[in-house]
Amino acid sequence: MLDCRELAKRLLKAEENHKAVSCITEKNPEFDIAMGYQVQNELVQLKKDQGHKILAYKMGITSQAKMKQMNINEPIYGYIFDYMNVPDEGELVIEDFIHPKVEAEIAFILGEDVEGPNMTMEEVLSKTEWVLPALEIIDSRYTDFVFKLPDVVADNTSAARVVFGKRRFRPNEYELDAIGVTMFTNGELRADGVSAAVLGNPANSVAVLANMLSHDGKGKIAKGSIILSGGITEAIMVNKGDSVTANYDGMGSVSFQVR
Ligand code: OOG
Ligand code: MG
Repeated sequence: MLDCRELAKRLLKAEENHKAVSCITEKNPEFDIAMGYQVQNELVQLKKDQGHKILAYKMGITSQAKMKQMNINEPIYGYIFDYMNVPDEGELVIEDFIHPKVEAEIAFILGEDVEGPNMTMEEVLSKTEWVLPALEIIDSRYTDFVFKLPDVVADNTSAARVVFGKRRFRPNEYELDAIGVTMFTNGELRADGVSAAVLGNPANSVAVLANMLSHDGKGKIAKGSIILSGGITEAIMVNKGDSVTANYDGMGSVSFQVR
């Protein structure tokens, strides 16, 4: 029998020591997605026990670019914690990570509760108060950033940091499926895409999250919650000294420095 609490402690240590560990499925081929979420639950509890608070939900593997890059084709969810928040134009310290990557996303802030199991994109849009651009920094705790779906679920979907844009927007001001994004490191274009890449419309990703949470007995997404809807483009490796900027059509840019 696998001990989910012990597996969660091992992942937490990997994050705290910035040292990768082998993935769980390597030695335990029976480790499945349901067990992955059990380990994630334990990991979330361990972080709460340390005094950290959940800042946002996150969806992962919601675009073709990400599915192709990670060789996984199913959306997953996890949690962003308060200690992961970096201000726009802020700084990351490379030593705090194992092998960080950055991806451009659209974030939602809900004006009303959103609850599965039958949530739709249209209903999410009507219940969204704000949308804003965000960069997610992911940092798999597994060696070489290689894993199977149950492993990455256990690892809280590689969540590491988030940078929200300074300005927020009303959802009805935008065609939320038509936001073009370009991502640069040190002035060089590294990735680009359009928000429709995220399940046709990033609002759909929020609907899928609500339905997954309902299915898993985790209740509704409460009014005021923040949701990261998933990378629009593939994730780009970040290195010491990098200056990272993403431009979002009509929504300005989000950036950070790596020292
Ligand atoms: C898993 C996390 C994926 C996204 O936006 O697709 C994710 C990973 O790629 O390590 O956050
Ligand atoms: Mg992401």
